[in-house]
Amino acid sequence: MRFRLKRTCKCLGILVTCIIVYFFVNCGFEGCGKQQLDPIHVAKSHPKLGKMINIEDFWTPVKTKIVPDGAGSNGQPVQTAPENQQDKDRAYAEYGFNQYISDKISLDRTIKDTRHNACKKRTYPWSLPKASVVIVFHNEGWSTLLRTVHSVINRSPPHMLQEVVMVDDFSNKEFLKEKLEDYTKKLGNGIVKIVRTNERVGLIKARSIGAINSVGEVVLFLDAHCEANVGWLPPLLERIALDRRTAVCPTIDFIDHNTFEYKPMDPYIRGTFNWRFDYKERPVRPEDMRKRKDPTQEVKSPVMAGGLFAINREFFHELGLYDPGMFIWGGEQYELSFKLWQCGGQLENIPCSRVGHVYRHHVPYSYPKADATLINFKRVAEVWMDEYKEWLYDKKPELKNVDPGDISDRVALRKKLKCKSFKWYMENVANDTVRSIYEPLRANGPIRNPGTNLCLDSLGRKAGGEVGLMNCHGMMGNQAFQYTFLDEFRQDEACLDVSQSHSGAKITFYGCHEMRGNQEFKYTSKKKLVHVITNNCVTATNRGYPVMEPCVDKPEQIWEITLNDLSKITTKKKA
Ligand SMILES: [Mn+2]
Repeated sequence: MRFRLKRTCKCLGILVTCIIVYFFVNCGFEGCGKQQLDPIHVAKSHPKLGKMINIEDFWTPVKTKIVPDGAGSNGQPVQTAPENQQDKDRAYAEYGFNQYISDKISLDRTIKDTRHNACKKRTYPWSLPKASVVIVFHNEGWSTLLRTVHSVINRSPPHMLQEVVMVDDFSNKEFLKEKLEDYTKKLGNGIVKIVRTNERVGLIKARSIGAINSVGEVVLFLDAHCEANVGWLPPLLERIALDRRTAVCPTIDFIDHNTFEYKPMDPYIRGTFNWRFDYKERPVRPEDMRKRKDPTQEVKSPVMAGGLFAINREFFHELGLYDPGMFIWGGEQYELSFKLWQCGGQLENIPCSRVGHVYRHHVPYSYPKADATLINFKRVAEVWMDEYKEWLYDKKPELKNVDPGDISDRVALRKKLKCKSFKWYMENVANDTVRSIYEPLRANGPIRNPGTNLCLDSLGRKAGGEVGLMNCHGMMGNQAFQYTFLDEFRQDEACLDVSQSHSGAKITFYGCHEMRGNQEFKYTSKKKLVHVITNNCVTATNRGYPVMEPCVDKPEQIWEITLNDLSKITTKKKA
């Protein structure tokens, strides 16, 4: 009897283990709730696109390679030894990231498969349009540039890869000349093509040159310091095959500029902007998350992040490529994103397509034209934004006097394509993503304690720093705070933030999250600044910084702020 009980227990144990193993294999840490794949996503055939196979069954060259073990394999971080500090410093100065470490890592290294488990179970059409992958570079380091090319060739089904078009924007590094040509000839059965400009044209023009020199049905742009991840290509091409007016962005994973560690990023985000044209990302709204059919489904996005996207080549030409009147870099993602949406296309982020990108520490070279970005912004505003351009000029007054140059052909293009208004874009595409600064400011100026003549002062500190208290100088600058419609006080992207409720708590700067919470302040009729969730008041001290204390009647809690007359501005909102 006892023996039998023991056996039953043993069997039960095995069964439970099996269930647990099954759960983790199939559901991973995201849980099983969201695993329901749309039946079309696991079908063996698509009504429009024909035969479908599982994403893991597409043949890619990397499958025949022995997985290289070594520095940085599986996307692990590689540390710089103390004795190599000088090499590292030199690399940063030359390339803006730790090229010294990159050189130690295999061009064929393995990286973490960062996709949601559901992505690995999906089927994709066998036959998809071929892509020309365009990579623009200027004095890029050898290993980062070539690791981009290797990863594309290694992880793409060959029958979907038309070519890799490398556009050299007038580099002067010797190894990027003959050596690069000889090397790339041997890659991927000669599908790498190098196009060189005769003068420095900048990223925007160089990308258009790449598209002009491509022959694939799709052009797919990558930065020159990327790593394409497993199964990255079919999910992008499928969306374009279904609708040639859809442009798609892969989910951009994060490669650390110091250690080259590969880290996953949230795939359920939408790109957007504020009225200073800073690019912003916002999560998919919870109510939209709940409506989603399955975790592999695309996310509609108002604005692309920048350099990584795919588009039907002919459609890109119809849209006039990038505005040829734009210079160098900056604003091009707005031009293309607005144009896409307003002129009958759409833009999507694709959760199942992952590409790592090295975010530079700094840009290591200078551009010959310092005001390029301002000119580009002005062109976008004048061509595409209608009356909403005033919002941009309000928040970025330096744009007002910029000469955009001749925009007549762009205006004609917009007319020819019968593009929709920016109002339509704001209401139907960007709607909830452009928030506080869309509204007029409650105030923009100093926050002054009249008893002491001390003003809140950022002391030039950004997010993470403490807020100071200095003699009022009346020069705006570090003492100018924008009091927004969301009741936050900001300087650019940093907001006053109180995270502790005890008396004497300090005020810090924190990246504005526009969710109120720790960043919400009410300015009362008694001139007090009340932090809403702690109900404490901003209080002046003689210690060089303000503190939060329970609100009482005392001069240290009186603040003078010049509020805007909003009755005048709110009418403008209806424009
Ligand atoms: Mn980049």
